[in-house]
Amino acid sequence: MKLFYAPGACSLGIHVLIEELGLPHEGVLVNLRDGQQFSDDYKAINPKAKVPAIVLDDGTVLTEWIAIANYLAATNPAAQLVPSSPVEAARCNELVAYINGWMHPQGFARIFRPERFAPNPEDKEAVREQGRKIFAEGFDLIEPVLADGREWLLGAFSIADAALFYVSFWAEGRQTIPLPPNVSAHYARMKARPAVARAMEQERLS
Ligand SMILES: N[C@@H](CCC(=O)N[C@@H](CS)C(=O)NCC(=O)O)C(=O)O
Repeated sequence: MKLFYAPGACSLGIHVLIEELGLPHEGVLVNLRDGQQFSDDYKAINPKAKVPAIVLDDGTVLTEWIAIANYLAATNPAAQLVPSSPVEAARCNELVAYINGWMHPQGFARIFRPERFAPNPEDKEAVREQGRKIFAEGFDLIEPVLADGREWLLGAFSIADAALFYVSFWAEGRQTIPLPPNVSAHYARMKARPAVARAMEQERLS
């Protein structure tokens, strides 16, 4: 399998899942700062010009964080990366969708790429502030899910933890906003997992 990633991007969460599963893979770095995602070569793989993308050994290309994470869980059922009960599986994807479909594109993207939301350069700081608010509200909403010393979002480690990890990395690792205590403890717990340490080392992150 090939994983197309950018260091510290949302692809880090997929990298963590691949490491958790111990799947042989080749990481292919897409330099987002240089705009490599818009190159013809990369758009031939993912016309949406985003990471992550994975290419399976038979050439099948999969894109979109939620789709890739669910594919990895479904093809490695013993690891139970998505709970087997339908309600718990829905709860898992409820969290993933909120993190990947709201906090990331509406919150963090405003902080990181304000120009995409504000054609007028004078509005950039207001957009960033809006993003910080959306991002912080998201973490506050997740905070009680980890109450009473709950280690992982669904009780056992799941794809939702990998999703929370990549946005926590953006918040605490890149110091965009402080994390509430339970989420911060979850971030520390994630960093202590050997698979996470391996993914971070491969992406040269600390
Ligand atoms: N909906 C996509 C979004 C992926 C996404 O936004 N990836 C970012 C990195 S975190 C990216 O590739 N950005 C490049 C760009 O927007 O130019 C997914 O969940 O996989």
